Amino acid sequence: MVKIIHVNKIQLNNQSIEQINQHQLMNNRFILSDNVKRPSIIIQPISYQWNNNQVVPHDQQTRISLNKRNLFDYSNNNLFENRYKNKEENHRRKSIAFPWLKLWCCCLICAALILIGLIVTIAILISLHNSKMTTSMTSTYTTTLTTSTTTIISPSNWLINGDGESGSCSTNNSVVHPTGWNFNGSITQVYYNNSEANILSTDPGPNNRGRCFFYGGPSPFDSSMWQYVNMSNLINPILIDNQTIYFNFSAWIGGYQGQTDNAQVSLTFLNQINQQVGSSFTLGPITNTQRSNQTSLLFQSSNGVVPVGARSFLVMVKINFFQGYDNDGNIDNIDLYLHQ
Ligand SMILES: [Ca+2]
Ligand SMILES: [Ca+2]
Repeated sequence: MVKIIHVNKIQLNNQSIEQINQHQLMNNRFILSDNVKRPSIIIQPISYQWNNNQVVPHDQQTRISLNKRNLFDYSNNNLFENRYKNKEENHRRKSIAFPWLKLWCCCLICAALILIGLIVTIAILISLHNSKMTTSMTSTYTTTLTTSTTTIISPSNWLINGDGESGSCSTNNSVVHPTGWNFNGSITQVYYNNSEANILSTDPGPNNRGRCFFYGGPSPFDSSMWQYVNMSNLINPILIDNQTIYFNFSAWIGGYQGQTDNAQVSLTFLNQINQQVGSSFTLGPITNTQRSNQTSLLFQSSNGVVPVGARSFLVMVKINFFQGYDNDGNIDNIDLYLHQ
């Protein structure tokens, strides 16, 4: 630690103090006249410090700026004490200020961390919310899809008397035209086990065949039946035009033993002015080869979307004569259902 003993030389602007008349150095006391303002002086004191328990001289030059507080007395330790005190004061102020500075820094850091935490939390919440929305949307969409594949649009069968169970059925070789159908020729609704129609209730065919079926009739000519069905009364056309309505078209089709008489049924969608829209879907004809020359009915089906613009449909049954005296093409359980 430096101990200032006294000042033995003072320079003002690198000039000896003796050369400056405005100043006086008396008994190690430096007096600065009033017309010298804030000069920069060099004070070269003789100082001592303890070194190995001995006091040794130590030269020290210090450049200071004079001010009102240390202006008049540099002969003793006042200047340095003042400066030391000033340093101590500055250090004390810094020491006082530093905790506040640290506190403020800590506060700022904490505030920043809290802000970052809030941002991260909000981001996570938004992400979870969006995830829930996505899940909800996916769930809704899945539910909609599930519903769409299982919602059958009433009626369950859009065809009237597609199964030949409505109205009368022929019990002999008479012609009984199918109930609910337009027809051409001798197409007949007939009982199973009728000796004229030659299909038994035990022949291969649908389990739910009922009592009757359709055949070409007791004459050697082609015959047919058909019906138009208006969909727009029961289905919003917008659903059709958005292609959200699907159809499932099926029938059991066959013939008699090895005869080539056959049957087929087609589905054609029509627009508002009864013009065809899209393709027709035809089931059959079923040949004797497909039946292995066995009297039987085989299941046929077709699925698809109801085409844009469709407002009604035409189902046409054609039974084609080729052999013998009767038209032995057969068909039963003609079914068309629509679903979303
Ligand atoms: Ca039937
Ligand atoms: Ca025949």
